[in-house]
Amino acid sequence: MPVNAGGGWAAILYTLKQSRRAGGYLRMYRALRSRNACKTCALGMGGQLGGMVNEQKRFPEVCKKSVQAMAADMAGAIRDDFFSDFPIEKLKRLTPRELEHAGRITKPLLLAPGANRYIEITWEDALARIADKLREIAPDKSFFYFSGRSSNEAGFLLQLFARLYGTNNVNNCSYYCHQASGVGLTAVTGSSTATVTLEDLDHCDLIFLVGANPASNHPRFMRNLMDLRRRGGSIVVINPLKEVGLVRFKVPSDVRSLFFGTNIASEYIQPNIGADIPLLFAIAKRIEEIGATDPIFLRDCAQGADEFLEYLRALNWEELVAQSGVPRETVNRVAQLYAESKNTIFCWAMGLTHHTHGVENIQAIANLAMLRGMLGRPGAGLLPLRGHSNVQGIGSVGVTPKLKDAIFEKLESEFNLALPTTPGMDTLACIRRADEGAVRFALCLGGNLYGSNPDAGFAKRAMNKIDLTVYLSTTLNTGHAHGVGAETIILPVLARDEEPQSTTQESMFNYVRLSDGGPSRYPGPRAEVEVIADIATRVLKNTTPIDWRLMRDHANIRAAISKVIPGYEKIGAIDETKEEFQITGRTFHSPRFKTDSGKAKFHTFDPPKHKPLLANQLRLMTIRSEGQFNTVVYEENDRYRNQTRRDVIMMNIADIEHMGLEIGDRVTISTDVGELADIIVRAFDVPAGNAAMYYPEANVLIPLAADEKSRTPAFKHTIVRIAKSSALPVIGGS
Ligand SMILES: Nc1nc2c(c(=O)[nH]1)N[C@H]1C(S)=C(S)[C@@H](COP(=O)(O)OP(=O)(O)OC[C@H]3O[C@@H](n4cnc5c(=O)[nH]c(N)nc54)[C@H](O)[C@@H]3O)O[C@H]1N2
Ligand SMILES: Nc1nc2c(c(=O)[nH]1)N[C@H]1C(S)=C(S)[C@@H](COP(=O)(O)OP(=O)(O)OC[C@H]3O[C@@H](n4cnc5c(=O)[nH]c(N)nc54)[C@H](O)[C@@H]3O)O[C@H]1N2
Ligand SMILES: [Mo]
Repeated sequence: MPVNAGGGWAAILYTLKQSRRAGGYLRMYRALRSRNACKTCALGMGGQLGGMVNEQKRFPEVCKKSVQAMAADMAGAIRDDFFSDFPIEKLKRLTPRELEHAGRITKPLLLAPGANRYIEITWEDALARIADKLREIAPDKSFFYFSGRSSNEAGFLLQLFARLYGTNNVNNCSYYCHQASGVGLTAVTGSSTATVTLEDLDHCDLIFLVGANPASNHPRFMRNLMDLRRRGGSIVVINPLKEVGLVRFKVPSDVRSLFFGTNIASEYIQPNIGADIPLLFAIAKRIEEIGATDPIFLRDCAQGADEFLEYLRALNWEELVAQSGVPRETVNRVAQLYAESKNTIFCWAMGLTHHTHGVENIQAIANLAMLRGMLGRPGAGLLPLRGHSNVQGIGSVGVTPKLKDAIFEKLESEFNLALPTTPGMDTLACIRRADEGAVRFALCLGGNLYGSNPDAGFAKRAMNKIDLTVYLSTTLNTGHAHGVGAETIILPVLARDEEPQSTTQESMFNYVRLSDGGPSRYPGPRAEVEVIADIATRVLKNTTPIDWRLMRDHANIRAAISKVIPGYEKIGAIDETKEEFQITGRTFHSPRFKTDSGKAKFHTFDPPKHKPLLANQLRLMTIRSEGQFNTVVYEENDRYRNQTRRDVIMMNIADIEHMGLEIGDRVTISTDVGELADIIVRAFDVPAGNAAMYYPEANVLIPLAADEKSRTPAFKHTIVRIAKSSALPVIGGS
C-alpha cells in the first residue's frame, strides 16, 4: 500500500521492534531516558533533562532514528571467530547493514601489511604501533578526520594533540556536510551558525524549508512544523522531490496528529536541482516589486542592499522562470505569503549545501531574509538543520584546519604553547594528498571517511596508499573493509551513554548539553579521551607544556575549553552547576551583527550556469532514505518514498518515456568517474530532467567537483548518462 503520510504508527511499531533487538522494552526505555544528548541529529534532545526531552523541556520527543542508533549500540559484541570467517575479501562483500549488524567492536583489531584478515591485538600493541609510526614520519604527512558524534572533550583534545604533534591537517565531516552554511553565514552575520534558538520557532508564522527532508532526517523538527500549522502559520517547501512526509506527517508523540495526520507544506515548490538561486532571486524580485521590503533594516542594519536591489530590478522574469523551472504565478503567490508574514524563519540542509555553488545558495537565502528584515530579531532568522549530533560542537572546539585567531592566540598564551602555522588541509584535500602517496598516517575519530567520499573508486585507491590508518569506532562499516591503509588498526570506543565521565555536546541552536555517560555495555571499548591521551603521552611525552595525564580528566579538558573557546566560558563550572547553556554571541535577537561594521551583508552574484542536458542525460541528486544513518544502512526499504530496495533511480515519467524506457527496466548509470549497472527505473514526482539515487551506493558516480569557497562536494548535482541494460526488468515492488 502506498504511504501517504510520514511518521505515524509505523514509527511506533518500529520502536517496539528495535527494542526487542536491544534486549527488551524496559532496557530500551531506560537507555533512551538516560541523561545523555541524543545520538542522531543535532536538534539537541536529552542531556540533563533526561532523554526524549527537548531544549524547551517538552516530553516525550522520540524518533525512530534515536531508537535505531541506540539499538545498534546495544546489540551484542562481534563474535570471536567473526574475522576468521570473514577475511578482508569477504568483508568487502558485506553490505553496510551486514557490517553494522556484526555487532559492537570490543577488541583492538589489526590488519597487518599484506595480511588477509583482521586479527585481535592488545591495546598495548596497538598503541605502540601508532606511536611508533607517528614518531617515524614527518607530521605534515598525517591527517586527522573527525565525525560528528564524538564529544567536545574528545574533539578538543585530539585537535590539540594533532597541532602539538605538528600538523594542522585537522578536519571534520562538516566539509562534506554544512561547511557551505558556515562559510555563507559568516560572510553575512560574522557568525557561522543558526541565528535563532529553539524557542524562536514558536514565534514565527512562516517557515521556508529549503532542500531538507526533516520527515526522515530531523523527525523531531516535524513537531515544530506541526505546531506552526496548527497556530495558523504557513510552510513553504522548496524541493525538487515531492517528499510525502513534507506534504503530510503523523507526529507520533501527538495523538491528534498520529490518528489524523497533519498537513505540513502550505506551498510545495519543485525547482530543478541546483536551481534554488534563480528561484530565491525571483521571490526577492517580486518582494521588491510589491514594495514589501523593510527599508529601515536595509538602511540601518544591512550593507550592500542597494547593489542587490539594483541587480534584482535588472533581472529578466522569463529567464528566472526558465532557469528555476518554477512558474511566475507560484513565485508571486509565495512572495505574497512572505510579504504578509511578521516573523519568518528560513531552514535548509544538504539540498542547498551539496553544490558547487553551496555558499551562494546560503547567501541567496540570507538576502531574501534580509530584504524583509527577518534577521536579528526574535522569532525570525536563519536556521541550518545540522546533521550529526555534535558536528557543531566539534567545529566550535577547534576541529578545523585553521583555528579562529582568537582561539589560536588564547591557546598559545594560556598554555604557553607554540602551534604550527602551516595551512592545514580540508577533508577532500587530504584524500587527494593521499592519492599522491604523500599521506603516511591517518586517524579517524568515528565516521566512515571512505563511505562518505565522492568518487568511491578514487577514495578507495587513495586511502589504500596510506601507510597506517587508525579508526576509533563503535561498529564496523564499509570504511573498515575498503578504506584501509597498507596497515589498519581499529580501536573500539565507548558510545556517549557508556562513558565513565560526563561529556558535552552542542546542538544546532548553539545550546550546550551535558551527558552523564553510564555503565559500559561490554568489557573492551575505551573512552575516546582516554585513547587520545594515551597516544599523546606516548608520542609527545613531556616535550610540550601540556600534561597529558591530567587531560584524561574531562573536567580539566573543560577548564581548558572554557578558557580558550569564545562563548564556552560556562563549561568550566558545568561539573558543579550542571547548567546547560546557550553559547553567547551567536544568536541574533537584535540587528547588531558580528561583522566589522556591525551590519549584516548582502551578496550580489549571478546564478550558476548549468550545462544543458543531452537526450540520454539527467541531473542526479544523491539522498538518504528513511532507514539509514549516513553510510550505515539499517533497512533496504524507504517507506516514505515507497521504495522497497535501494538499487533504483527515481525519475520523472516523461523522461522514462522519452528515453524509451519502462518502469522496472534495468539501466546502466554512468559518469566520467564510474558506473552502476542494473539499476532499476522507478517513476517519481520530480521535475523532468532530474533524478535521485541513494547515497552511499551512488558515490561511485560522483566526481570530485566541490564548491571552491567551502570545499563541499556537489553530492546533489551530477550529470549522469542512462543506458538501457540487457538484464531483465523488475516488475512491481516499488
Ligand atoms: N534518518 C537519518 N537522519 C539523519 C541522517 C541520516 O542519514 N538518516 N543524516 C544526518 C546528517 S549527517 C545530515 S547532514 C542530515 C541531512 O538531512 P537532509 O539534508 O534532509 O538529507 P538529504 O537526504 O541529503 O537531502 C535533503 C533533501 O534535499 C533535496 N534536494 C536535493 N537537491 C536539491 C536542490 O538542488 N535544491 C533543493 N531545494 N533541494 C534539493 C532532496 O530532495 C532531499 O529531500 O540528516 C541527519 N539526520
Ligand atoms: N553522495 C553523498 N555523499 C555524502 C552525503 C550525501 O548526501 N550524498 N552526505 C555527506 C554528509 S552530510 C556527511 S555528514 C558524511 C557522513 O560522514 P561520516 O560522519 O564520516 O559517516 P557516518 O556514516 O555518519 O559514520 C558512521 C560510523 O561512525 C561510527 N560511530 C558511530 N557512533 C560513534 C561514536 O559514538 N563514537 C565513534 N568514535 N564512532 C562512532 C560507527 O563506526 C559508524 O559506522 O557523508 C557525506 N557524503
Ligand atoms: Mo551531514
